Amino acid sequence: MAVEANSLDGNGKVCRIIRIGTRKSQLARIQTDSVADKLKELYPDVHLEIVAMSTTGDKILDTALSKIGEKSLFTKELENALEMNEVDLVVHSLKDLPTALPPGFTIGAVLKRENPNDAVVLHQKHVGRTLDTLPENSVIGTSSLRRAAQLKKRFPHLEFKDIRGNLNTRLKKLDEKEDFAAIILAAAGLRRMGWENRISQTLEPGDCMYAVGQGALAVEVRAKDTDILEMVSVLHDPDTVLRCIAERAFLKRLEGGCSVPVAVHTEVKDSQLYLTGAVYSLDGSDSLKDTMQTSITAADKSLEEVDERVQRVGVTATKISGEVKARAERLGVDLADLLLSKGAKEILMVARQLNDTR
Ligand code: DPM
Repeated sequence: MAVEANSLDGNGKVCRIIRIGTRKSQLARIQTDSVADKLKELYPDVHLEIVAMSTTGDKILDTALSKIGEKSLFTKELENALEMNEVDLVVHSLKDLPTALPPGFTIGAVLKRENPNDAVVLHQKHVGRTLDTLPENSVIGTSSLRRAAQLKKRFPHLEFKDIRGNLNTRLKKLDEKEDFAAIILAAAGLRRMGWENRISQTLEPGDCMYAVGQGALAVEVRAKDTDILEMVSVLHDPDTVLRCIAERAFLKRLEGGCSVPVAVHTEVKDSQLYLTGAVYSLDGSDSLKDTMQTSITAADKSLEEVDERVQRVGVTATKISGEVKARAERLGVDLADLLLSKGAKEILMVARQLNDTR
Protein backbone atom coordinates (compact mmCIF):
# COMPACT_ATOMS: atom_id res chain seq x y z
CA MET A 1 0.00 0.00 0.00
CA ALA A 2 1.40 3.39 -0.94
CA VAL A 3 2.36 5.71 1.93
CA GLU A 4 0.59 8.62 0.27
CA ALA A 5 -2.58 6.55 0.47
CA ASN A 6 -2.64 7.30 4.19
CA SER A 7 -4.18 10.48 5.55
CA LEU A 8 -5.12 12.17 8.78
CA ASP A 9 -8.70 11.92 9.88
CA GLY A 10 -10.46 14.71 11.80
CA ASN A 11 -8.86 13.61 15.06
CA GLY A 12 -5.32 13.67 13.72
CA LYS A 13 -5.25 9.86 13.60
CA VAL A 14 -3.63 8.24 10.58
CA CYS A 15 -6.13 6.20 8.63
CA ARG A 16 -5.50 3.94 5.71
CA ILE A 17 -7.27 4.64 2.48
CA ILE A 18 -8.02 1.55 0.45
CA ARG A 19 -9.37 1.96 -3.06
CA ILE A 20 -11.61 -0.68 -4.53
CA GLY A 21 -12.01 -0.90 -8.29
CA THR A 22 -15.27 -1.99 -9.86
CA ARG A 23 -17.02 -2.17 -13.20
CA LYS A 24 -19.88 0.26 -13.62
CA SER A 25 -22.72 -2.20 -14.08
CA GLN A 26 -25.31 -2.37 -11.32
CA LEU A 27 -24.39 -5.98 -10.53
CA ALA A 28 -20.68 -5.13 -10.28
CA ARG A 29 -21.50 -2.19 -7.98
CA ILE A 30 -23.68 -4.36 -5.75
CA GLN A 31 -21.00 -7.04 -5.55
CA THR A 32 -18.30 -4.51 -4.76
CA ASP A 33 -20.44 -2.82 -2.11
CA SER A 34 -21.07 -6.17 -0.42
CA VAL A 35 -17.34 -6.85 -0.16
CA ALA A 36 -16.67 -3.26 1.00
CA ASP A 37 -19.32 -3.67 3.73
CA LYS A 38 -17.64 -6.85 4.99
CA LEU A 39 -14.23 -5.13 5.04
CA LYS A 40 -15.67 -2.13 6.86
CA GLU A 41 -17.06 -4.39 9.55
CA LEU A 42 -13.74 -6.21 9.96
CA TYR A 43 -11.54 -3.10 9.76
CA PRO A 44 -13.51 -0.12 11.06
CA ASP A 45 -10.43 2.17 10.93
CA VAL A 46 -9.84 1.66 7.25
CA HIS A 47 -11.26 4.25 4.90
CA LEU A 48 -12.65 2.60 1.77
CA GLU A 49 -13.14 4.36 -1.54
CA ILE A 50 -14.87 2.84 -4.55
CA VAL A 51 -13.58 3.65 -8.03
CA ALA A 52 -15.91 2.66 -10.90
CA MET A 53 -14.75 2.17 -14.49
CA SER A 54 -16.01 0.79 -17.82
CA THR A 55 -14.40 -2.27 -19.37
CA THR A 56 -14.26 -3.60 -22.92
CA GLY A 57 -16.88 -6.18 -22.01
CA ASP A 58 -19.27 -3.41 -20.96
CA LYS A 59 -18.69 -1.47 -24.17
CA ILE A 60 -19.12 -4.28 -26.71
CA LEU A 61 -22.77 -5.06 -26.19
CA ASP A 62 -23.77 -6.29 -29.63
CA THR A 63 -21.43 -9.27 -29.92
CA ALA A 64 -21.97 -12.63 -28.26
CA LEU A 65 -19.57 -13.08 -25.37
CA SER A 66 -18.30 -16.35 -26.82
CA LYS A 67 -17.37 -14.63 -30.10
CA ILE A 68 -15.20 -11.85 -28.73
CA GLY A 69 -12.26 -14.09 -27.96
CA GLU A 70 -10.60 -11.66 -25.55
CA LYS A 71 -10.18 -13.64 -22.35
CA SER A 72 -9.81 -10.74 -19.96
CA LEU A 73 -12.79 -8.91 -21.38
CA PHE A 74 -14.09 -7.61 -18.09
CA THR A 75 -10.82 -7.45 -16.21
CA LYS A 76 -8.11 -5.74 -18.26
CA GLU A 77 -8.92 -2.11 -17.44
CA LEU A 78 -9.32 -2.97 -13.77
CA GLU A 79 -5.98 -4.79 -13.71
CA ASN A 80 -4.32 -1.78 -15.34
CA ALA A 81 -5.65 0.37 -12.50
CA LEU A 82 -4.36 -2.18 -9.96
CA GLU A 83 -0.94 -2.20 -11.58
CA MET A 84 -0.79 1.61 -11.55
CA ASN A 85 -1.72 1.65 -7.84
CA GLU A 86 -4.86 3.59 -8.69
CA VAL A 87 -6.80 0.90 -6.84
CA ASP A 88 -5.72 -1.68 -4.25
CA LEU A 89 -8.26 -4.39 -4.85
CA VAL A 90 -10.87 -5.34 -7.40
CA VAL A 91 -14.03 -7.34 -6.87
CA HIS A 92 -15.05 -9.77 -9.62
CA SER A 93 -17.42 -12.65 -10.22
CA LEU A 94 -14.94 -15.50 -9.99
CA LYS A 95 -16.34 -17.07 -13.13
CA ASP A 96 -15.21 -14.07 -15.18
CA LEU A 97 -11.58 -14.45 -14.08
CA PRO A 98 -9.31 -16.47 -16.38
CA THR A 99 -7.69 -19.56 -14.82
CA ALA A 100 -4.28 -17.97 -15.36
CA LEU A 101 -4.06 -14.35 -14.25
CA PRO A 102 -1.48 -12.03 -15.80
CA PRO A 103 1.82 -11.96 -13.85
CA GLY A 104 1.72 -9.73 -10.80
CA PHE A 105 -1.91 -10.40 -9.84
CA THR A 106 -3.57 -12.93 -7.61
CA ILE A 107 -6.98 -13.76 -6.17
CA GLY A 108 -6.55 -12.90 -2.49
CA ALA A 109 -10.05 -13.91 -1.42
CA VAL A 110 -12.83 -16.18 -2.63
CA LEU A 111 -16.00 -15.47 -0.67
CA LYS A 112 -18.59 -18.00 0.40
CA ARG A 113 -20.36 -19.21 -2.66
CA GLU A 114 -24.08 -18.72 -2.91
CA ASN A 115 -26.45 -20.75 -5.07
CA PRO A 116 -24.23 -21.65 -8.06
CA ASN A 117 -27.10 -22.88 -10.24
CA ASP A 118 -28.63 -21.29 -13.31
CA ALA A 119 -32.19 -20.05 -13.24
CA VAL A 120 -35.01 -19.58 -15.72
CA VAL A 121 -36.65 -16.16 -16.02
CA LEU A 122 -39.88 -16.29 -18.02
CA HIS A 123 -41.63 -13.77 -20.20
CA GLN A 124 -44.84 -12.60 -18.50
CA LYS A 125 -47.06 -14.50 -20.90
CA HIS A 126 -45.49 -17.82 -19.93
CA VAL A 127 -45.58 -17.41 -16.17
CA GLY A 128 -46.46 -20.70 -14.51
CA ARG A 129 -44.61 -22.78 -17.09
CA THR A 130 -41.23 -24.54 -16.88
CA LEU A 131 -38.69 -25.32 -19.62
CA ASP A 132 -40.47 -28.67 -19.93
CA THR A 133 -43.90 -27.16 -20.52
CA LEU A 134 -42.98 -24.19 -22.73
CA PRO A 135 -44.56 -24.48 -26.21
CA GLU A 136 -42.69 -26.15 -29.07
CA ASN A 137 -39.99 -23.88 -30.64
CA SER A 138 -40.05 -21.33 -27.83
CA VAL A 139 -36.94 -19.15 -28.03
CA ILE A 140 -34.65 -19.12 -24.99
CA GLY A 141 -32.07 -16.32 -24.64
CA THR A 142 -28.52 -17.12 -23.56
CA SER A 143 -25.06 -16.49 -25.01
CA SER A 144 -23.55 -19.19 -22.88
CA LEU A 145 -22.40 -22.16 -24.99
CA ARG A 146 -22.42 -24.18 -21.79
CA ARG A 147 -26.08 -23.49 -21.05
CA ALA A 148 -27.23 -23.88 -24.65
CA ALA A 149 -25.40 -27.20 -25.13
CA GLN A 150 -26.87 -28.82 -22.04
CA LEU A 151 -30.37 -27.46 -22.44
CA LYS A 152 -30.65 -28.24 -26.20
CA LYS A 153 -30.03 -31.87 -25.40
CA ARG A 154 -32.30 -31.95 -22.38
CA PHE A 155 -35.15 -29.88 -23.91
CA PRO A 156 -35.09 -30.55 -27.68
CA HIS A 157 -38.40 -28.74 -28.25
CA LEU A 158 -36.77 -25.37 -27.45
CA GLU A 159 -34.67 -22.99 -29.58
CA PHE A 160 -31.70 -21.01 -28.30
CA LYS A 161 -30.60 -17.53 -29.37
CA ASP A 162 -27.85 -15.20 -28.20
CA ILE A 163 -28.75 -12.38 -25.85
CA ARG A 164 -26.16 -9.85 -24.75
CA GLY A 165 -25.88 -6.94 -22.37
CA ASN A 166 -25.79 -6.59 -18.63
CA LEU A 167 -28.54 -8.04 -16.48
CA ASN A 168 -30.68 -4.89 -16.69
CA THR A 169 -30.49 -4.90 -20.49
CA ARG A 170 -31.34 -8.57 -20.73
CA LEU A 171 -34.39 -8.36 -18.50
CA LYS A 172 -35.58 -5.41 -20.56
CA LYS A 173 -35.08 -7.34 -23.81
CA LEU A 174 -37.12 -10.18 -22.32
CA ASP A 175 -39.93 -8.11 -20.86
CA GLU A 176 -40.42 -5.37 -23.46
CA LYS A 177 -40.31 -7.49 -26.61
CA GLU A 178 -41.66 -10.80 -27.80
CA ASP A 179 -38.28 -12.15 -28.96
CA PHE A 180 -37.73 -14.52 -26.07
CA ALA A 181 -40.00 -16.86 -24.12
CA ALA A 182 -37.40 -17.02 -21.35
CA ILE A 183 -33.78 -16.26 -20.55
CA ILE A 184 -31.29 -18.24 -18.50
CA LEU A 185 -29.19 -16.41 -15.91
CA ALA A 186 -27.15 -17.30 -12.86
CA ALA A 187 -29.38 -17.46 -9.77
CA ALA A 188 -26.66 -15.69 -7.74
CA GLY A 189 -26.64 -12.61 -9.97
CA LEU A 190 -30.43 -12.39 -9.93
CA ARG A 191 -30.51 -12.62 -6.16
CA ARG A 192 -27.84 -9.95 -5.74
CA MET A 193 -29.88 -7.63 -7.98
CA GLY A 194 -32.94 -8.22 -5.82
CA TRP A 195 -34.72 -10.04 -8.63
CA GLU A 196 -35.09 -13.39 -6.92
CA ASN A 197 -38.85 -13.12 -7.44
CA ARG A 198 -38.28 -13.39 -11.21
CA ILE A 199 -36.78 -16.88 -10.85
CA SER A 200 -39.43 -19.35 -11.96
CA GLN A 201 -37.19 -22.39 -11.99
CA THR A 202 -33.74 -23.18 -10.62
CA LEU A 203 -31.86 -25.65 -12.80
CA GLU A 204 -30.43 -28.55 -10.84
CA PRO A 205 -27.28 -30.36 -12.04
CA GLY A 206 -29.39 -33.01 -13.85
CA ASP A 207 -30.74 -30.26 -16.13
CA CYS A 208 -27.77 -27.90 -16.35
CA MET A 209 -24.45 -27.95 -14.51
CA TYR A 210 -22.92 -24.60 -13.67
CA ALA A 211 -19.83 -22.74 -14.89
CA VAL A 212 -16.47 -22.92 -13.14
CA GLY A 213 -16.52 -20.46 -10.25
CA GLN A 214 -20.17 -19.50 -10.72
CA GLY A 215 -21.83 -17.86 -7.70
CA ALA A 216 -18.58 -16.96 -5.91
CA LEU A 217 -17.08 -13.49 -5.60
CA ALA A 218 -13.32 -13.02 -5.88
CA VAL A 219 -11.04 -10.22 -4.73
CA GLU A 220 -8.10 -9.61 -7.03
CA VAL A 221 -5.00 -7.88 -5.65
CA ARG A 222 -1.36 -7.21 -6.51
CA ALA A 223 0.48 -10.47 -5.75
CA LYS A 224 3.32 -8.60 -4.00
CA ASP A 225 1.08 -6.44 -1.82
CA THR A 226 1.34 -8.52 1.35
CA ASP A 227 -0.55 -5.97 3.48
CA ILE A 228 -3.61 -6.06 1.28
CA LEU A 229 -3.32 -9.82 0.78
CA GLU A 230 -3.31 -10.32 4.54
CA MET A 231 -6.21 -7.94 4.95
CA VAL A 232 -8.50 -9.59 2.39
CA SER A 233 -7.49 -13.17 3.25
CA VAL A 234 -9.98 -13.23 6.15
CA LEU A 235 -12.75 -13.10 3.55
CA HIS A 236 -11.82 -16.56 2.20
CA ASP A 237 -14.40 -19.30 2.64
CA PRO A 238 -12.33 -22.53 2.86
CA ASP A 239 -14.90 -24.89 1.25
CA THR A 240 -15.52 -22.46 -1.60
CA VAL A 241 -11.77 -21.99 -2.11
CA LEU A 242 -11.19 -25.75 -2.43
CA ARG A 243 -14.18 -26.29 -4.71
CA CYS A 244 -13.12 -23.43 -6.95
CA ILE A 245 -9.46 -24.49 -7.07
CA ALA A 246 -10.61 -27.94 -8.27
CA GLU A 247 -13.01 -26.42 -10.82
CA ARG A 248 -10.45 -23.94 -12.15
CA ALA A 249 -7.74 -26.61 -12.37
CA PHE A 250 -10.18 -28.76 -14.37
CA LEU A 251 -10.94 -25.92 -16.80
CA LYS A 252 -7.29 -24.93 -17.09
CA ARG A 253 -6.17 -28.47 -17.93
CA LEU A 254 -8.85 -28.60 -20.64
CA GLU A 255 -7.47 -25.29 -21.95
CA GLY A 256 -10.94 -23.84 -21.72
CA GLY A 257 -11.75 -20.15 -21.43
CA CYS A 258 -15.02 -18.48 -20.57
CA SER A 259 -16.36 -19.46 -23.96
CA VAL A 260 -16.18 -23.25 -24.07
CA PRO A 261 -19.03 -25.64 -23.28
CA VAL A 262 -17.55 -26.90 -20.01
CA ALA A 263 -19.62 -27.36 -16.85
CA VAL A 264 -19.00 -28.54 -13.32
CA HIS A 265 -20.60 -29.52 -10.05
CA THR A 266 -18.71 -29.70 -6.76
CA GLU A 267 -19.62 -30.71 -3.25
CA VAL A 268 -17.85 -30.93 0.10
CA LYS A 269 -19.21 -33.78 2.22
CA ASP A 270 -17.69 -35.80 5.06
CA SER A 271 -14.23 -34.30 4.47
CA GLN A 272 -14.35 -35.28 0.82
CA LEU A 273 -14.31 -32.95 -2.15
CA TYR A 274 -16.37 -34.23 -5.08
CA LEU A 275 -15.89 -32.82 -8.57
CA THR A 276 -18.15 -33.63 -11.51
CA GLY A 277 -17.01 -32.13 -14.78
CA ALA A 278 -18.33 -32.30 -18.31
CA VAL A 279 -17.59 -31.11 -21.83
CA TYR A 280 -20.19 -30.80 -24.58
CA SER A 281 -20.49 -30.38 -28.31
CA LEU A 282 -22.38 -27.17 -29.18
CA ASP A 283 -25.71 -28.99 -29.63
CA GLY A 284 -25.10 -31.20 -26.61
CA SER A 285 -25.40 -34.39 -28.67
CA ASP A 286 -21.83 -35.34 -27.82
CA SER A 287 -20.61 -35.12 -24.24
CA LEU A 288 -18.26 -36.56 -21.66
CA LYS A 289 -18.89 -36.43 -17.95
CA ASP A 290 -17.31 -38.02 -14.91
CA THR A 291 -16.91 -37.59 -11.16
CA MET A 292 -13.85 -37.93 -8.95
CA GLN A 293 -13.22 -37.22 -5.29
CA THR A 294 -10.38 -36.49 -2.90
CA SER A 295 -9.94 -36.18 0.84
CA ILE A 296 -9.64 -32.66 2.16
CA THR A 297 -8.31 -33.60 5.58
CA ALA A 298 -4.65 -32.73 5.99
CA ALA A 299 -2.79 -36.01 6.63
CA ASP A 300 0.23 -34.20 8.01
CA LYS A 301 -1.13 -31.78 10.62
CA SER A 302 2.14 -29.85 10.77
CA LEU A 303 1.51 -28.72 7.25
CA GLU A 304 -1.60 -26.80 8.26
CA GLU A 305 0.51 -23.91 9.42
CA VAL A 306 2.48 -23.71 6.20
CA ASP A 307 2.66 -20.14 5.01
CA GLU A 308 3.27 -20.55 1.34
CA ARG A 309 2.84 -17.80 -1.17
CA VAL A 310 2.01 -20.32 -3.80
CA GLN A 311 -0.76 -19.49 -6.22
CA ARG A 312 -3.09 -22.28 -7.22
CA VAL A 313 -4.91 -21.48 -10.45
CA GLY A 314 -4.52 -17.83 -9.52
CA VAL A 315 -5.67 -18.17 -5.91
CA THR A 316 -3.55 -17.27 -2.87
CA ALA A 317 -4.95 -18.68 0.40
CA THR A 318 -2.15 -18.94 2.92
CA LYS A 319 -4.41 -19.96 5.80
CA ILE A 320 -5.57 -23.13 4.07
CA SER A 321 -3.35 -26.22 4.24
CA GLY A 322 -1.01 -26.32 1.26
CA GLU A 323 -1.36 -30.08 1.14
CA VAL A 324 -5.15 -29.89 0.83
CA LYS A 325 -5.03 -27.13 -1.78
CA ALA A 326 -2.60 -29.25 -3.79
CA ARG A 327 -5.03 -32.15 -3.58
CA ALA A 328 -7.94 -30.02 -4.78
CA GLU A 329 -5.87 -28.84 -7.72
CA ARG A 330 -4.78 -32.41 -8.48
CA LEU A 331 -8.44 -33.49 -8.47
CA GLY A 332 -9.26 -30.98 -11.20
CA VAL A 333 -6.24 -31.97 -13.28
CA ASP A 334 -6.92 -35.71 -12.87
CA LEU A 335 -10.57 -35.39 -13.88
CA ALA A 336 -9.59 -33.33 -16.92
CA ASP A 337 -6.99 -35.95 -17.86
CA LEU A 338 -9.62 -38.66 -17.55
CA LEU A 339 -11.97 -36.80 -19.92
CA LEU A 340 -9.08 -35.95 -22.27
CA SER A 341 -8.24 -39.65 -22.48
CA LYS A 342 -11.82 -40.25 -23.62
CA GLY A 343 -11.73 -37.59 -26.34
CA ALA A 344 -12.58 -34.29 -24.62
CA LYS A 345 -10.01 -32.41 -26.69
CA GLU A 346 -11.72 -33.39 -29.95
CA ILE A 347 -15.17 -32.40 -28.66
CA LEU A 348 -13.90 -28.99 -27.54
CA MET A 349 -11.94 -28.43 -30.73
CA VAL A 350 -15.00 -29.01 -32.90
CA ALA A 351 -17.08 -26.80 -30.59
CA ARG A 352 -14.53 -23.97 -30.88
CA GLN A 353 -14.35 -24.25 -34.67
CA LEU A 354 -18.13 -24.30 -35.04
CA ASN A 355 -18.50 -21.35 -32.71
CA ASP A 356 -15.94 -19.37 -34.69
CA THR A 357 -17.87 -19.88 -37.94
CA ARG A 358 -21.29 -19.28 -36.41
C1 DPM B 1 -19.31 -16.20 -18.08
C2 DPM B 1 -20.46 -16.71 -18.71
C3 DPM B 1 -21.48 -15.78 -18.49
C4 DPM B 1 -20.93 -14.71 -17.72
C5 DPM B 1 -20.52 -18.02 -19.46
C6 DPM B 1 -21.29 -19.13 -18.74
C7 DPM B 1 -22.88 -15.89 -18.98
C8 DPM B 1 -23.01 -15.36 -20.39
C9 DPM B 1 -24.41 -15.34 -20.88
C10 DPM B 1 -17.97 -16.80 -18.04
N1 DPM B 1 -19.60 -14.98 -17.53
O1 DPM B 1 -21.84 -18.98 -17.65
O2 DPM B 1 -21.39 -20.25 -19.32
O3 DPM B 1 -25.37 -15.66 -20.14
O4 DPM B 1 -24.61 -14.97 -22.03
C11 DPM B 1 -21.69 -13.44 -15.65
C12 DPM B 1 -22.85 -13.42 -14.81
C13 DPM B 1 -22.37 -13.43 -13.47
C14 DPM B 1 -20.99 -13.43 -13.54
C15 DPM B 1 -24.24 -13.37 -15.24
C16 DPM B 1 -24.86 -14.72 -15.48
C17 DPM B 1 -23.18 -13.38 -12.17
C18 DPM B 1 -23.18 -14.68 -11.40
C19 DPM B 1 -21.88 -15.05 -10.70
C20 DPM B 1 -21.59 -13.45 -17.18
N2 DPM B 1 -20.60 -13.40 -14.85
O5 DPM B 1 -24.18 -15.73 -15.69
O6 DPM B 1 -26.12 -14.79 -15.47
O7 DPM B 1 -21.30 -14.24 -9.94
O8 DPM B 1 -21.44 -16.19 -10.89
